[in-house]
Amino acid sequence: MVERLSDSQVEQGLARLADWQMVEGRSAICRQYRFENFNQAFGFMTRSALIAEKTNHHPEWFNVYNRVDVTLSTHDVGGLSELDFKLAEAMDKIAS
Ligand code: H2B
Repeated sequence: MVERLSDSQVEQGLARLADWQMVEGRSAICRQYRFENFNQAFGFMTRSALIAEKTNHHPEWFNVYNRVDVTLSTHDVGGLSELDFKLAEAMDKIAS
């Protein structure tokens, strides 16, 4: 069973993710990715989707052309869990 992280655990998690921040008014983290074109953005989304399915943990995201805005939160616990930080790290690796 996945557990909701404490505020200090969230702080520690965010300290390791340079480009992510808290969503205002919500227990969720977000990052905006920018790519060269739609092909690269969609490739990133496709690879991320495969990981999301494998781990059964899914992003909230919004894509326009080369831009992908991602929000991560664990709906089952009503906040952030280690699954969000693992997925954020995996998405950063895919994008890099
Ligand atoms: N994704 C995210 N981000 N949070 C969840 O709590 C979650 C999920 N729960 N993907 C999973 C699916 C759950 O709803 C299903 C039933 O396993």
